[in-house]
Amino acid sequence: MKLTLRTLAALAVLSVSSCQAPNSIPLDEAGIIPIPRSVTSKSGAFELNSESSIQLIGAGGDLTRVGNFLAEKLRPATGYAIPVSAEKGDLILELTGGEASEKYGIEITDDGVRITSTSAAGLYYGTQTLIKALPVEIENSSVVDADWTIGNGKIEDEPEFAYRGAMLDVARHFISVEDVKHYIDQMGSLKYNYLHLHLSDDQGWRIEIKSWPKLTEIGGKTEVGGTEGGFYTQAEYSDIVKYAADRFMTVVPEIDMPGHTNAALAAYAELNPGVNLPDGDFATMTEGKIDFDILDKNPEPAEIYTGIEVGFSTFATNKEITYTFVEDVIRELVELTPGPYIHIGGDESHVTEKDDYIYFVERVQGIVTKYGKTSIGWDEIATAKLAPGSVAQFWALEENAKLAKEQGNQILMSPAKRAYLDMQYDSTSRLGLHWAAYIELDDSYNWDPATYADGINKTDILGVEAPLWTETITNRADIEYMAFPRLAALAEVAWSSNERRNWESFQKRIAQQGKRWDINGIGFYRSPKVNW
Ligand code: TNX
Repeated sequence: MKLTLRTLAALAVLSVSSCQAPNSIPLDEAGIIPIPRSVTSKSGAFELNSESSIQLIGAGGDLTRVGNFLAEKLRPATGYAIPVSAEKGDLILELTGGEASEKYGIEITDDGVRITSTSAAGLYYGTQTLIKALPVEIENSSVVDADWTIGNGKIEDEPEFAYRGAMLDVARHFISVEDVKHYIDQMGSLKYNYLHLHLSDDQGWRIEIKSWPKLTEIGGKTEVGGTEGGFYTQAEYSDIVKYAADRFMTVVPEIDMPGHTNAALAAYAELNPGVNLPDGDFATMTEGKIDFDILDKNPEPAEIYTGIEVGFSTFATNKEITYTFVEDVIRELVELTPGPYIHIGGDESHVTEKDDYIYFVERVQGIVTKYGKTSIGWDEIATAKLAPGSVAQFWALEENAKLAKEQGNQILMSPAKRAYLDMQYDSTSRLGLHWAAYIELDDSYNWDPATYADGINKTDILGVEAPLWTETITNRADIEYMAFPRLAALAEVAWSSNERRNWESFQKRIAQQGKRWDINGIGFYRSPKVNW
């Protein structure tokens, strides 16, 4: 045999792997995203086998759900039965005592894997980590031949930020329940815990409100480009909320107001300020303002809008009917919302007078509080007096983030230049906008929420959210192309500490993740910054 470099290399691999389980990847080289707080490798490996089983220690339906989740993830590709019970097993999920937190630990030895946490959510994050520590073939939906090994070692992990979110704009283009669930699955695998749904905008109203049925009848009919729109019935919406909750994820519903309200204004004439806003030259409307003295008692409904301009619509902030409407909507939404937050929008209300805007935002926050929830709004809401606990979502203006901080309120970080998933990667991207920036994968990764905005520090920040606006995005393939791989980069920004993050390490791990997406049929953007 001629000894080429290649055969030498192969022999070297053989000799290394013969002293531990075949082909096991050292734990600290596994492609885990987001990167855990600490990973220590030890020699040897655990091998999943046909006798493997999941042992639950502790009580509760949530624990059983996590056990079943892990089993269902492991069964298809391995073909193993992986029973789940309280009986002795080699994959242990253990709920430990103490104050519930998202922190978890994993210990991997020759004999088994033990995941521990004080909460079922923590155990769920532990299982997500474990899945990423297994060979990528585990993603297959039918049996494949692979060495199901995990290098021995220890992982200690907990998130940097309490709120790790992603937003879907289901208003510009409607997104089906099925596609939302698919997105939730991907978010869950990256340890996101909040899904923000942008449920209304100029182009569409997407949530059934029983007391105002024309919102969806008329306001839900179309979408950007004039194609057929859609909406979630309350039952469908609750199904999404439950699906998310089963993955330890909270849904934040947004009704954007007082601007971005054309769909509602088309459905109900009485919500209009009484001037018919022109369907065309919005630039003049943006700079001009509505003269409320010419308020018409019986305004016409707005025309359905299917373009992509922003900033031309407003509720009549000085009519009582508007607040009756807002209260009805919030009351119905609150009934569908187990989570703490209602998002009230508040961005780009360019045709609402400043004083009227402030009056509106303060009053609407009061309605949210009355129903026991906390408001989130785009950063402009900080120009009003914020209710205690209200959160300002920073997307554009640092001044607004500072105003929120000065009022003692927290900030959710979604800087458009880094966190917007609808921004093009570069000038050749087939989809997306670029008003804020071109955002390549490294741009979405290389920033620190705690130093990004002047004067805004870690303690001022509730978390990080990655919004996907859908003016140019019409289907699942489009969503995937824009969201992946950047959703993974932002997951790491939100979960992992800045000290722990490193672009070169991420480059290697995201290439592994790409293989998983390939197996799952997810058409991600093959950024030239990565050797896929
Ligand atoms: C700005 S971000 C908007 C959205 C658009 C987005 C497009 C924000 C609070 N408002 O209405 O969809 O830009 O990138």
